[in-house]
Amino acid sequence: MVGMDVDQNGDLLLIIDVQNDFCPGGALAVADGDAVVPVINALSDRFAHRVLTQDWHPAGHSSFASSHPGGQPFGSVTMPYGPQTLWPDHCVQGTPGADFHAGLAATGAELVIRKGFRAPIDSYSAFFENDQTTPTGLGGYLRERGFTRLFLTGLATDFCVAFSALDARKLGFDVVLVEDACRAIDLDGSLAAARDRMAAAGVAFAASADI
Ligand code: VGL
Ligand code: ZN
Repeated sequence: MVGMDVDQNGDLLLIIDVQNDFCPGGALAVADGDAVVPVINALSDRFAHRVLTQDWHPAGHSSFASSHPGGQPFGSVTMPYGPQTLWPDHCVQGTPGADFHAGLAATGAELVIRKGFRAPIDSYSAFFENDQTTPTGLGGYLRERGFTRLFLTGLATDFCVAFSALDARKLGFDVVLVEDACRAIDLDGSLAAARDRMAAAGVAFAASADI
């Protein structure tokens, strides 16, 4: 995809979870996670509208391996809403790990949507929690603001970015995944699986240089 024009009214840059715990040295570090920061900063100037998400868990959150007897990070448990991957404790509300990466130039963002704040339910997607029914409110906000196309960036490609992209498609938004503005966790082939699901759902893939 080459030379996409940004519509300053209908297009929005959605910046997912660019937080210290997902960057090198963080509790759930994504390989090369901080490499998205300069890419997103450059892209940010091209958009009139930007929204950030922030993974925002209470201590003892049910997605933490440490909350389950014998639970192992990157293992899995069955929650009432289905299978849930267990993670190291990360993005605990009010801790430095939950802060945005210090290099992220996000002052102009119009909304920070926090997710994963309910102890019994995780939320990868910026739109619906992992029960796939509890809304975060972002869909209504974006619709009411008149945005029709969302450019997705951030961490991690195969979890929060992919779940957000799929839900955005379900809600009727056009979605462009900016590939070099994302990095993946890639657990057991999760990146390839996420790409396939996104492609099948009509997500477009682009490079930041083409925007
Ligand atoms: C994420 C795992 C757990 C993400 C958040 O931002 O992709 N992944 N919490
Ligand atoms: Zn999380």
